[in-house]
Amino acid sequence: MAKILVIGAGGQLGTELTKVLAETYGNEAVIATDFHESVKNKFGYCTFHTLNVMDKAALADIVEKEGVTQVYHLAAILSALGEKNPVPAWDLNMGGLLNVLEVARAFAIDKVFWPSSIAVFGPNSPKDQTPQQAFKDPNTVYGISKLAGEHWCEYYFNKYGVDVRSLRYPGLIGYKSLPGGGTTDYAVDIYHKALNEEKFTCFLSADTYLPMMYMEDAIQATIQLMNAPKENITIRTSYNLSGMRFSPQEIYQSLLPYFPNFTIEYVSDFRQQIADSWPNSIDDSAAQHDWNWKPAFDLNAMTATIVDNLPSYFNYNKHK
Ligand code: AKB
Repeated sequence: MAKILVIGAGGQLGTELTKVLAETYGNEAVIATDFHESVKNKFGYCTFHTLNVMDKAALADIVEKEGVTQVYHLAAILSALGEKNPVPAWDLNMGGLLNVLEVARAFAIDKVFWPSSIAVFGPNSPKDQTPQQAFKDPNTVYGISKLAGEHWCEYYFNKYGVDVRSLRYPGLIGYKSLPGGGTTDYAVDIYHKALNEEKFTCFLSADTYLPMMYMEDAIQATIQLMNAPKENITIRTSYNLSGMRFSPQEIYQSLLPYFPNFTIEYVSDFRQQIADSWPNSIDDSAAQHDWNWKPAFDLNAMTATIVDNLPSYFNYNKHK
Protein backbone atom coordinates (compact mmCIF):
# COMPACT_ATOMS: atom_id res chain seq x y z
CA MET A 1 0.00 0.00 0.00
CA ALA A 2 1.18 3.54 -0.78
CA LYS A 3 2.03 5.68 2.26
CA ILE A 4 1.93 9.31 1.28
CA LEU A 5 3.66 11.99 3.33
CA VAL A 6 2.54 15.60 2.74
CA ILE A 7 4.93 18.25 4.06
CA GLY A 8 3.41 21.71 4.50
CA ALA A 9 -0.08 20.21 4.44
CA GLY A 10 -1.71 23.17 6.18
CA GLY A 11 -1.00 25.67 3.36
CA GLN A 12 -3.15 26.79 0.45
CA LEU A 13 -2.35 23.84 -1.80
CA GLY A 14 -1.74 21.28 0.95
CA THR A 15 -5.13 21.77 2.59
CA GLU A 16 -6.93 20.70 -0.58
CA LEU A 17 -4.40 18.27 -2.02
CA THR A 18 -4.12 16.25 1.21
CA LYS A 19 -7.90 15.77 1.30
CA VAL A 20 -8.02 14.62 -2.33
CA LEU A 21 -5.10 12.22 -1.73
CA ALA A 22 -6.97 10.75 1.26
CA GLU A 23 -10.17 10.41 -0.80
CA THR A 24 -8.22 8.74 -3.61
CA TYR A 25 -5.88 6.43 -1.68
CA GLY A 26 -7.69 6.08 1.67
CA ASN A 27 -7.34 8.08 4.89
CA GLU A 28 -4.93 5.53 6.34
CA ALA A 29 -2.57 6.01 3.36
CA VAL A 30 -1.97 9.71 4.08
CA ILE A 31 0.23 11.40 6.70
CA ALA A 32 -0.20 15.17 6.91
CA THR A 33 2.61 17.23 8.45
CA ASP A 34 3.09 20.92 9.04
CA PHE A 35 5.37 23.25 10.94
CA HIS A 36 2.30 24.83 12.57
CA GLU A 37 0.60 22.55 15.04
CA SER A 38 -2.44 24.87 14.90
CA VAL A 39 -3.47 23.41 11.51
CA LYS A 40 -3.89 19.95 13.03
CA ASN A 41 -7.66 20.35 13.24
CA LYS A 42 -7.86 20.37 9.42
CA PHE A 43 -6.65 16.76 9.38
CA GLY A 44 -9.02 14.88 11.63
CA TYR A 45 -9.41 12.32 8.82
CA CYS A 46 -5.74 11.19 8.66
CA THR A 47 -2.54 10.92 10.72
CA PHE A 48 -0.98 14.30 11.53
CA HIS A 49 2.53 15.08 12.81
CA THR A 50 4.10 18.44 13.53
CA LEU A 51 7.25 18.62 11.38
CA ASN A 52 9.84 21.25 10.59
CA VAL A 53 11.28 20.10 7.26
CA MET A 54 14.59 21.73 8.24
CA ASP A 55 14.94 18.97 10.84
CA LYS A 56 16.25 16.17 8.64
CA ALA A 57 16.44 13.64 11.48
CA ALA A 58 12.78 14.21 12.38
CA LEU A 59 11.81 13.85 8.72
CA ALA A 60 13.79 10.62 8.38
CA ASP A 61 12.19 9.33 11.58
CA ILE A 62 8.65 9.82 10.25
CA VAL A 63 9.58 8.29 6.88
CA GLU A 64 11.04 5.23 8.59
CA LYS A 65 8.37 4.72 11.26
CA GLU A 66 5.42 5.29 8.92
CA GLY A 67 6.92 3.34 6.01
CA VAL A 68 6.50 6.30 3.65
CA THR A 69 6.57 5.49 -0.09
CA GLN A 70 5.69 8.90 -1.60
CA VAL A 71 6.39 12.47 -0.52
CA TYR A 72 4.64 15.70 -1.53
CA HIS A 73 6.92 18.47 -0.29
CA LEU A 74 4.90 21.71 -0.34
CA ALA A 75 6.48 23.79 2.45
CA ALA A 76 7.92 27.06 1.10
CA ILE A 77 8.05 30.81 1.58
CA LEU A 78 6.33 32.44 -1.41
CA SER A 79 7.42 35.40 -3.53
CA ALA A 80 6.15 38.48 -1.68
CA LEU A 81 6.98 37.21 1.80
CA GLY A 82 10.34 35.99 0.51
CA GLU A 83 11.31 39.51 -0.59
CA LYS A 84 10.78 40.67 3.00
CA ASN A 85 12.88 37.80 4.40
CA PRO A 86 15.34 36.79 1.64
CA VAL A 87 17.80 34.69 3.64
CA PRO A 88 15.18 32.72 5.65
CA ALA A 89 13.27 32.17 2.38
CA TRP A 90 16.37 30.76 0.70
CA ASP A 91 17.20 28.61 3.74
CA LEU A 92 13.73 27.06 3.93
CA ASN A 93 13.12 26.69 0.20
CA MET A 94 16.52 25.15 -0.53
CA GLY A 95 17.33 23.45 2.76
CA GLY A 96 13.89 21.86 2.97
CA LEU A 97 14.11 20.50 -0.57
CA LEU A 98 17.61 19.10 -0.05
CA ASN A 99 16.50 17.35 3.14
CA VAL A 100 13.58 15.78 1.28
CA LEU A 101 15.77 14.67 -1.63
CA GLU A 102 18.41 13.22 0.69
CA VAL A 103 15.83 11.33 2.75
CA ALA A 104 14.12 10.12 -0.45
CA ARG A 105 17.47 8.78 -1.66
CA ALA A 106 18.39 7.18 1.66
CA PHE A 107 15.02 5.44 2.10
CA ALA A 108 14.47 4.65 -1.61
CA ILE A 109 11.16 6.55 -1.68
CA ASP A 110 9.14 5.60 -4.79
CA LYS A 111 8.11 9.11 -5.87
CA VAL A 112 8.53 12.72 -4.77
CA PHE A 113 6.46 15.74 -5.81
CA TRP A 114 7.88 19.24 -5.47
CA PRO A 115 6.19 22.43 -6.72
CA SER A 116 8.06 24.96 -8.80
CA SER A 117 6.51 28.17 -10.11
CA ILE A 118 6.21 30.67 -12.95
CA ALA A 119 8.57 32.68 -10.70
CA VAL A 120 11.51 30.86 -12.33
CA PHE A 121 11.03 33.24 -15.27
CA GLY A 122 12.28 36.82 -15.12
CA PRO A 123 12.20 40.22 -16.80
CA ASN A 124 14.08 38.98 -19.88
CA SER A 125 12.05 35.81 -20.40
CA PRO A 126 9.48 35.97 -23.23
CA LYS A 127 6.20 37.30 -21.76
CA ASP A 128 3.56 35.61 -23.90
CA GLN A 129 3.11 31.86 -24.17
CA THR A 130 6.44 31.52 -22.38
CA PRO A 131 8.05 28.29 -23.63
CA GLN A 132 9.24 25.46 -21.41
CA GLN A 133 12.91 26.06 -22.19
CA ALA A 134 12.78 29.88 -22.26
CA PHE A 135 15.64 32.00 -20.94
CA LYS A 136 15.26 32.43 -17.16
CA ASP A 137 16.55 35.29 -15.03
CA PRO A 138 14.39 35.24 -11.87
CA ASN A 139 14.79 38.35 -9.74
CA THR A 140 13.06 37.24 -6.53
CA VAL A 141 14.63 34.99 -3.90
CA TYR A 142 11.62 32.72 -4.29
CA GLY A 143 12.18 32.47 -8.07
CA ILE A 144 15.91 31.90 -7.65
CA SER A 145 15.23 29.13 -5.12
CA LYS A 146 12.68 27.51 -7.43
CA LEU A 147 15.06 27.57 -10.41
CA ALA A 148 17.92 26.12 -8.35
CA GLY A 149 15.49 23.58 -6.85
CA GLU A 150 14.40 22.43 -10.31
CA HIS A 151 18.00 21.63 -11.14
CA TRP A 152 18.50 19.82 -7.85
CA CYS A 153 15.46 17.67 -8.67
CA GLU A 154 16.89 16.83 -12.08
CA TYR A 155 20.28 16.12 -10.49
CA TYR A 156 18.82 13.66 -7.95
CA PHE A 157 16.92 11.91 -10.74
CA ASN A 158 19.95 11.63 -13.03
CA LYS A 159 22.50 10.81 -10.36
CA TYR A 160 20.54 8.73 -7.84
CA GLY A 161 17.38 7.71 -9.72
CA VAL A 162 15.05 9.55 -7.30
CA ASP A 163 11.74 9.76 -9.20
CA VAL A 164 11.01 13.40 -8.43
CA ARG A 165 8.33 15.17 -10.47
CA SER A 166 7.49 18.84 -10.54
CA LEU A 167 5.13 21.48 -11.93
CA ARG A 168 5.67 25.19 -12.47
CA TYR A 169 2.41 26.32 -10.94
CA PRO A 170 0.84 29.57 -12.02
CA GLY A 171 -1.01 31.61 -9.34
CA LEU A 172 -3.30 29.15 -7.56
CA ILE A 173 -6.77 30.26 -6.53
CA GLY A 174 -8.98 28.35 -4.13
CA TYR A 175 -11.56 29.17 -1.50
CA LYS A 176 -10.57 26.72 1.25
CA SER A 177 -7.70 28.70 2.74
CA LEU A 178 -6.53 32.28 3.04
CA PRO A 179 -3.77 33.90 0.95
CA GLY A 180 -0.24 32.87 1.96
CA GLY A 181 2.35 35.54 1.03
CA GLY A 182 2.27 35.29 -2.78
CA THR A 183 2.10 37.96 -5.49
CA THR A 184 -0.87 36.26 -7.16
CA ASP A 185 -2.79 36.15 -3.87
CA TYR A 186 -4.78 39.30 -4.69
CA ALA A 187 -6.91 36.93 -6.78
CA VAL A 188 -7.80 34.95 -3.65
CA ASP A 189 -8.37 37.98 -1.45
CA ILE A 190 -10.72 39.70 -3.93
CA TYR A 191 -13.40 37.03 -3.40
CA HIS A 192 -13.36 37.51 0.37
CA LYS A 193 -13.72 41.28 -0.01
CA ALA A 194 -16.58 40.95 -2.50
CA LEU A 195 -18.47 38.53 -0.27
CA ASN A 196 -17.96 40.74 2.78
CA GLU A 197 -19.20 43.78 0.82
CA GLU A 198 -15.90 45.59 1.32
CA LYS A 199 -14.05 47.76 -1.16
CA PHE A 200 -11.01 45.94 -2.62
CA THR A 201 -7.64 47.67 -2.80
CA CYS A 202 -5.55 45.80 -5.34
CA PHE A 203 -1.76 45.91 -5.01
CA LEU A 204 -1.35 45.32 -8.76
CA SER A 205 -2.43 47.63 -11.59
CA ALA A 206 -5.69 46.98 -13.48
CA ASP A 207 -4.02 45.54 -16.58
CA THR A 208 -1.36 43.26 -15.00
CA TYR A 209 -1.87 39.91 -16.72
CA LEU A 210 -0.60 36.79 -14.95
CA PRO A 211 -1.00 33.04 -15.52
CA MET A 212 -3.49 31.65 -12.99
CA MET A 213 -5.23 28.36 -12.18
CA TYR A 214 -8.21 27.20 -10.15
CA MET A 215 -7.14 24.89 -7.31
CA GLU A 216 -9.18 21.94 -8.56
CA ASP A 217 -7.25 22.03 -11.84
CA ALA A 218 -3.93 22.29 -9.97
CA ILE A 219 -4.76 19.21 -7.93
CA GLN A 220 -5.90 17.33 -11.01
CA ALA A 221 -2.62 18.21 -12.77
CA THR A 222 -0.57 17.11 -9.76
CA ILE A 223 -2.26 13.74 -9.48
CA GLN A 224 -2.12 13.20 -13.25
CA LEU A 225 1.62 13.94 -13.26
CA MET A 226 2.27 11.65 -10.30
CA ASN A 227 0.26 8.82 -11.89
CA ALA A 228 1.85 9.14 -15.34
CA PRO A 229 4.09 6.23 -16.38
CA LYS A 230 7.73 6.99 -15.56
CA GLU A 231 8.78 6.70 -19.19
CA ASN A 232 6.36 9.49 -20.17
CA ILE A 233 8.09 12.03 -17.92
CA THR A 234 10.52 13.72 -20.29
CA ILE A 235 11.10 16.81 -18.13
CA ARG A 236 12.89 16.28 -14.83
CA THR A 237 13.32 19.95 -13.92
CA SER A 238 9.66 21.07 -13.84
CA TYR A 239 6.77 21.21 -16.32
CA ASN A 240 5.22 24.49 -17.50
CA LEU A 241 1.54 24.36 -16.57
CA SER A 242 -1.23 26.61 -17.85
CA GLY A 243 -4.81 27.16 -16.74
CA MET A 244 -6.01 30.68 -17.57
CA ARG A 245 -4.65 34.23 -17.75
CA PHE A 246 -6.40 37.35 -16.49
CA SER A 247 -5.82 40.82 -15.08
CA PRO A 248 -7.16 42.37 -11.84
CA GLN A 249 -9.71 44.29 -13.89
CA GLU A 250 -10.99 41.09 -15.51
CA ILE A 251 -11.40 39.15 -12.27
CA TYR A 252 -13.19 42.22 -10.82
CA GLN A 253 -15.53 42.24 -13.82
CA SER A 254 -16.24 38.52 -13.38
CA LEU A 255 -17.57 39.35 -9.90
CA LEU A 256 -19.86 42.24 -10.90
CA PRO A 257 -22.82 40.07 -12.01
CA TYR A 258 -22.93 38.69 -8.43
CA PHE A 259 -21.99 41.90 -6.57
CA PRO A 260 -23.02 44.91 -8.71
CA ASN A 261 -22.00 47.38 -5.98
CA PHE A 262 -18.52 45.92 -5.48
CA THR A 263 -15.77 48.52 -5.94
CA ILE A 264 -12.03 48.26 -6.57
CA GLU A 265 -9.10 50.68 -6.47
CA TYR A 266 -5.58 50.01 -7.73
CA VAL A 267 -2.64 50.97 -5.49
CA SER A 268 0.49 49.21 -6.72
CA ASP A 269 3.19 48.31 -4.20
CA PHE A 270 6.47 46.33 -4.34
CA ARG A 271 4.57 43.32 -5.65
CA GLN A 272 3.93 45.14 -8.96
CA GLN A 273 7.61 44.79 -9.85
CA ILE A 274 7.50 41.06 -9.10
CA ALA A 275 4.38 40.59 -11.23
CA ASP A 276 5.89 42.63 -14.07
CA SER A 277 8.89 40.27 -14.16
CA TRP A 278 6.68 37.19 -14.66
CA PRO A 279 5.02 35.83 -17.82
CA ASN A 280 1.55 36.91 -18.96
CA SER A 281 0.77 33.42 -20.22
CA ILE A 282 2.45 30.01 -20.42
CA ASP A 283 3.02 27.42 -23.14
CA ASP A 284 2.41 24.02 -21.55
CA SER A 285 2.55 21.88 -24.68
CA ALA A 286 5.03 19.44 -23.04
CA ALA A 287 2.54 18.69 -20.23
CA GLN A 288 -0.24 18.26 -22.81
CA HIS A 289 1.91 15.91 -24.83
CA ASP A 290 3.53 13.84 -22.04
CA TRP A 291 0.60 13.26 -19.71
CA ASN A 292 -2.46 14.68 -21.49
CA TRP A 293 -2.84 17.83 -19.44
CA LYS A 294 -6.00 19.90 -20.08
CA PRO A 295 -7.49 22.40 -17.59
CA ALA A 296 -11.25 22.45 -16.92
CA PHE A 297 -11.79 25.93 -15.41
CA ASP A 298 -11.82 29.36 -17.05
CA LEU A 299 -12.26 32.63 -15.15
CA ASN A 300 -16.08 32.67 -15.19
CA ALA A 301 -16.38 29.01 -14.16
CA MET A 302 -13.94 29.63 -11.31
CA THR A 303 -15.78 32.74 -10.09
CA ALA A 304 -19.15 30.96 -10.19
CA THR A 305 -17.77 28.04 -8.16
CA ILE A 306 -16.05 30.22 -5.57
CA VAL A 307 -19.03 32.57 -5.11
CA ASP A 308 -21.20 29.53 -4.57
CA ASN A 309 -18.96 27.74 -2.07
CA LEU A 310 -16.92 30.31 -0.18
CA PRO A 311 -19.73 31.76 2.01
CA SER A 312 -20.61 28.50 3.73
CA TYR A 313 -16.96 27.42 3.92
CA PHE A 314 -15.95 30.56 5.78
CA ASN A 315 -19.33 31.15 7.45
CA TYR A 316 -19.88 34.39 5.52
CA ASN A 317 -23.43 35.56 4.82
CA LYS A 318 -24.53 34.32 1.43
CA HIS A 319 -24.38 37.28 -0.97
CA LYS A 320 -27.39 39.52 -0.47
C1 AKB B 1 3.39 33.55 -5.63
O1 AKB B 1 2.66 34.47 -6.03
O2 AKB B 1 4.45 33.73 -5.02
C2 AKB B 1 2.98 32.14 -5.95
C3 AKB B 1 3.57 31.65 -7.23
C4 AKB B 1 3.16 32.24 -8.52
O3 AKB B 1 4.38 30.78 -7.21
N1 AKB B 1 1.56 32.03 -6.00
